Amino acid sequence: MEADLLRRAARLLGDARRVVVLTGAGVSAESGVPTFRDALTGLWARFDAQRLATAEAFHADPDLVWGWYEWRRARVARAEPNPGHRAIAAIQTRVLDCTVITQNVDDLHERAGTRAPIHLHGSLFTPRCTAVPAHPATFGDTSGGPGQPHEGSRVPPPRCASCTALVRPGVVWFGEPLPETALTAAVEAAVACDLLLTVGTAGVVYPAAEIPQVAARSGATVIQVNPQPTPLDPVCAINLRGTAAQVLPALVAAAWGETDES
Ligand code: BV8
Repeated sequence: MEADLLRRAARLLGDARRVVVLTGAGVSAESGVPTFRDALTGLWARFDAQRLATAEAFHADPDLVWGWYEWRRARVARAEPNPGHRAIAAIQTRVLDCTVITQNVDDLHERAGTRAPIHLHGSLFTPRCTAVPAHPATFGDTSGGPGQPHEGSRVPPPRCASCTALVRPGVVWFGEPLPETALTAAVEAAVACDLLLTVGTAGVVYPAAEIPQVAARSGATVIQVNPQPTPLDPVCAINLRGTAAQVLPALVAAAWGETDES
């Protein structure tokens, strides 16, 4: 990645008063959490994530889908935030008005110290029952913990303690609306910001992929960090071709001097 591009991006970031950081699965890749693009492995190798991450798949085979999410939750529990997550938390300490918006369902931003990230697609850690309105639910004793076999297994979802309906993952599936409060807060932050940094997203899932475009249309500078080109390239003033754990600490150091990045 060109040093001059990094310097230009760092100056823009250092001068920005209102910053939004939008992240996708790529920011967790260097923590060992597979992205949606990465082929599924083990029990799910023959499935397409986009077909498995649906209410239809869950109702057709609750044990298969709940087992997948419990396997992913166990992987996240074993993972650590990477220098990319920590650099994003560092940006939030240096820019008074900084909103982090994530498409990810892991808790690595929180564990890196990011305050109140907006989860557009929910979280692996907030199961709820399938009744409407949903009751909050617990994981019960399903084997989402370290005991699960490495390649994962089918796991029967728990039943809601309040109404005995099936418990489901607290994520937004394809075909489901995003949480209104999260989406509204994300769009408002994108409209108001001077600079939006989009990191590790393929920019193909809507309406999340609209957020950088809303920022650009509202006059913000958009900077992208991704080792690959994405459909977001054209709205970005600068495209930093590199990984989150490599580029973000360098970007923060160039903008504000050495970080406390260990
Ligand atoms: C909705 C939670 C309406 C679950 C997720 C046509 C047909 C059918 C549907 C649609 C259609 N067109 C549009 C739609 C809508 C659909 C959609 O966008 N489909 C796409 C595929 C075309 N969207 C929806 O269904 C949304 N809901 O529209 O509802 C509605 C309204 C009212 C009433 C009813 C309905 C819901 C979308 C949310 C789905 N849930 N996640 C779970 O996690 O299991 S999406 C899931 O996939 C992730 O959250 C994420 O958002 C997405 C994957 O995208 P990325 O995060 O970008 O990750 P990806 O793996 O794709 O890419 C990784 C990137 O990182 C790559 O670019 C790679 O180069 C880069 N990278 C890799 N390593 C690194 C790196 N970058 C930096 N550093 C590295 N080390």
